[in-house]
Order: sequence, then C-alpha cells, then structure tokens
Amino acid sequence: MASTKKADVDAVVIGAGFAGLGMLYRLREQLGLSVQVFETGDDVGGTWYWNRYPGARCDSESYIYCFSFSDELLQDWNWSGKYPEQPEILSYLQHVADRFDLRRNIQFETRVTAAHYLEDDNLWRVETNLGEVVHARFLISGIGCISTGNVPDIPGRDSFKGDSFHTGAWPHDGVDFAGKRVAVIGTGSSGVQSIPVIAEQAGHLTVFQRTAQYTIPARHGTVDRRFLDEEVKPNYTELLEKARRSAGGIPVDFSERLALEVSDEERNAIYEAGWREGGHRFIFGSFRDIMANLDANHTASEFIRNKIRETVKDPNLVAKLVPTDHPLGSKRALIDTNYFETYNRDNVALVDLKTDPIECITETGIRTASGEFDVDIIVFATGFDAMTGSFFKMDIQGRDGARLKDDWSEGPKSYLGLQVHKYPNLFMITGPGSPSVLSNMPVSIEQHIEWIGDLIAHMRDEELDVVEAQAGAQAEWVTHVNDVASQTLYMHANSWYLGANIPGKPRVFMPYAGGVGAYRAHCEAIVDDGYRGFTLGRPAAQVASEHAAGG
Ligand code: N01
Repeated sequence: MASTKKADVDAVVIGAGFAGLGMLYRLREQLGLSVQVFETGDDVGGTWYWNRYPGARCDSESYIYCFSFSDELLQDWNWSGKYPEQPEILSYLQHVADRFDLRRNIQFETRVTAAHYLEDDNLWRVETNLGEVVHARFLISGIGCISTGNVPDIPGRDSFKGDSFHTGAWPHDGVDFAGKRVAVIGTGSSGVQSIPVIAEQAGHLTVFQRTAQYTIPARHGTVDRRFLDEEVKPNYTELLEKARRSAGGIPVDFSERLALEVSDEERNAIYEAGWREGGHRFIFGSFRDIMANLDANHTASEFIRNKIRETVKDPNLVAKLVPTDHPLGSKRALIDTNYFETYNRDNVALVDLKTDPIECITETGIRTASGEFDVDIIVFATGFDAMTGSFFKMDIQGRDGARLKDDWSEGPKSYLGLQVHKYPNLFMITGPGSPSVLSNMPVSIEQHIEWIGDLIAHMRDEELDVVEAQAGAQAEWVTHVNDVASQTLYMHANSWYLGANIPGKPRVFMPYAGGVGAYRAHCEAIVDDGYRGFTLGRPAAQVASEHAAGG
C-alpha cells in the first residue's frame, strides 16, 4: 500500500531545556521547518526548571555555559555569578525563549508517552499524555541525561508522615526549613550543594552518607566584570572554538606537568595554589596525569583527604568523611561552598550508611541499624536514573516492531550517541555514547544540534527521506566507547555513569570518555566520508510499493 498519512509537522522535539530550545531555533529559523516541541513542565528550562533545591548552581563558569548561535545574545547577556545559579540560568533560558519567540512552538504541560515509527509512511507517530497524536518526519529527543529522579525504594518510604522532596523535583515556592529537623540522603553534587545551605536554615540536619566524597572549594563569587568585558566578550569566537576542540568543553589549557616528576614540596605547593584558586582548575591546572594515572591521582586524592582532616574538627566525623574506596574523579568531580566546614556546626550530624545502613523509613523518620532518627523533612539527594531512564518512560518503537526498552535491555547502544539502528529519523541530543555528561553540556548540546541540522539540510538538498544508523557502525561505536572507558579511572568507582546507582541496571559505562574535541573530529570525519555508517535514502517500504504499482 502506498503511503497515505501526511506529516503534521516536519519535526517533533521532546523537551524545552537547552537542547530543545536550541534545536527548535535551528530547525525553524535556519532550516525553515515546522516544529512541535512538547515539554512536561509549564515553562522552558529543563534541568534548571526542575532542580530548584537550595544552593543549586552549575559548576561550569557562567561565561561558557550558554548558547553560541547568536553573537548578539553572547554580547548582551551579563551573568552575575562566577558559577551561574539556578534562578539565573532559568531566567537566561526564559530570555532566550522570549527573545527568539520560541514559545509559540512549544506545548507545555505535555508529556510524550509513546513514539512509533510507521514504516509505510516513514513518519513518527507521537502520542502525548493528553491523548493527542502528531505525525512528524523527524523525532528529536532533547530529554536530558539526568532528568528521571531516583527515589530509592526504601522499606516504609511511603509511610513517612512528614514532608519529603527529591532535589530534582523541588517545589517552586521553596521549602521552609526554619526550626525543622531535616534528613538529607545522598552526598553527590546535589547533596554537596544543598547540605551547607539547608544546615544554615534548619533546626537540625542529619546527613545520611553512603559514599564519602572528594570535593574542592568552588570559591564562588560574583562574576569578574573586567574578565567578562575585556577577556571574554571580545574573544568569544576564539574561546568557543577552543571549547569545542577541548577535552571537556571548556576553553582552558591543561597543565603539561606530570605529578610524579616534581618533588613532594613542589607538588604540594601546586596543589595548594589550585586549592586556593578553587574549582576544577585544581585538577586541570595542576598536573595532566591526575585523571589518567592511579599513582598520580593518589597524590591529589591524598591532598584532599588531608584538607578534610584539617577542616573537620571531630575525628569521628573525619573518619567517616575521608573517601578511601575510590580515586578522585572516578565519580563526578565535585566543587563546593563550605561543604566540609558544615560538619563543624552544632546542628549537623552525619550517619555513615556503610557501617550503619538504613533499615527502613518510619512514620516519623529514618531507622538505621543503630537507632531511630526522627525528622520533619526528608530530602532525597539520591540522584537519577541517568541517560536511559527518561527514554524508558516512553514507549519508543522503531521499524519491524523494535522496542527501545528491549534493544537497550543490556545497556544503551547507539551510533555516536546520535542515532539507534532500527529507529530511522530519530535523533538523540547528547544520547548515551556521546560525551554529554562528561562535558560542559551546552557545548555538546550545540554540537549535536548543528550536526543534526546539517544532516537534515543535506537530506533536503539531496531529496532523501530517511536516515538510519547501520548495525555494524553502531556495534563498532559501542565497542569503541567501551574500550575508551576501560582505559580511564571511571572504572574504579560505583557511579551513575555506570548505572551502579540503580538496582538491576546493567553495568555499562554510558557516556563517551574520549573527549569533546576528539568526538567532534569523529563526527566531522563521518560526514566527510558521506555520512559513513548511516544509510540515507528513500524508505524501503515506499520504494517497494511504487515498484508494485509500476511507479
Ligand atoms: O546524584 P548522584 P546528584 N541510599 O547520583 C546516594 C549533575 N549535577 O543529584 O555515591 C543511600 O551524584 C549516592 O550514594 P553513592 C552532575 O552530573 C550537577 O547529586 O551511589 N544513598 C550519592 O551520594 C551529577 O553527577 C550539578 O554510594 C543513596 C547520592 O545519593 C548528577 O547531576 C549539580 C541511595 C546521589 O548522588 C547527579 O547528581 C547537581 C540509597 N539507596 C547535579 N541511592 C552541578 O553542575 C543513592 N544514594 C554542580
């Protein structure tokens, strides 16, 4: 049968965070396509719409945490924080939506529940929670990598009579901690950021820690206006290009020194300087082998352990807070404001879940092996079902009845983190298999937006209707992603990068650890080779039906 259905729009984009907004702009303004964006929240912002917990901010410096598609936008916007805080990033994204009139193509408070590829029509049939159905030629996911919250299934969890919140779904009007007894479970990025702020507001705070963390002082403050006006704004083109070719998507130079080739004295002086300056510079500005060589890494890990021993006054707390079971940076590297200092406060206690595990949540608090902790509020800073969780919330079906949930049951498989074999015309912005969460996200997001936009423009120019990753190319990429990961220190910790935080999740390293610049070069080489590893053409079903009809 010949194709009967027509597309309602050229593209459906899922999500209105950085990825969805940028993709909408690119497709509508630069390619002239019709686009429908669906967004679960009632406004734009994605991550920065949902994560409103106290202390939430980004750990990329603000001047490089932005879109680059508009020079006027780069020049006009003035960040106030050195590290952008959640309200400021949200207002930036709201400004972008208003300035480029993006909201008119976004339907808010709408969740995509299913997306099925109709092979005969070469269309994606997209269904929402409101029962609407939209047919589109292309389906593009901008759902984010860290957007499905993980609230652990602790026995008795739902019996708690107080208030409980996950950091990634924080109430818009805030939480009043004044005089309250509060529990925070989790000491990842969200816990480390929120714990010092909650401690200042609460009557009493008990932190439940499963894994002790390395964290480096951020030395957060207001943005240096001279730096912004004289060094950043006149040089944005070069800075952005440097970020695009860098390892992590930030325009900085890594130190050339090796940690084991200097004296102990010199090494300590370099670490001290990095510690004083603060932020991720402590790592990239000190020695280039910290993240590559376990012995080198040990020197930096031990330096931080000593800082914890110096900062925290109670030796019992020191014993719990000093990380010993994984090297620095094998879990997400953290930067903080007053994290370890917070444990010197009289109103803060720490429970080490390694020796005193949670048995259950009761009506009045949390019971561990050693006793009962009565609290008014529980904050779950327990992270996310990262990279795959949000895909699995939708029923995604490709050709030949393929289901993404089944195809990824042993871990996500993709070609370049952009496409999946058997799912034609479906693109993922920062999907698993791309640098994504190991980079400054806007740089990686924009690279995908540009790459997808260029491919769609190429298809239009060449009158091609369908693109699909080839099975062999995908298998080779998955092997490459695993090979690169296996050579890194990331394999030395239980982290969400490996799915280790979610019981039963396959243990597979999900992002691409080869670096933003190297990845970009791969993507460019594939285009230069005529989109090597992708099959581009007209849909087989249509060609066959035209033949049958003598067309
Ligand atoms: O989540 P996490 P997050 N019982 O998974 C613990 C980005 N981000 O929301 O380490 C008890 O890192 C868990 O323990 P363990 C950033 O990419 C960025 O903090 O698994 N504890 C861990 O301590 C980040 O990496 C920014 O042993 C349990 C914590 O909960 C990612 O988001 C800010 C538990 C979860 O830490 C996620 O960060 C915020 C259980 N059952 C987030 N389950 C910035 O840019 C989990 N835990 C600064």
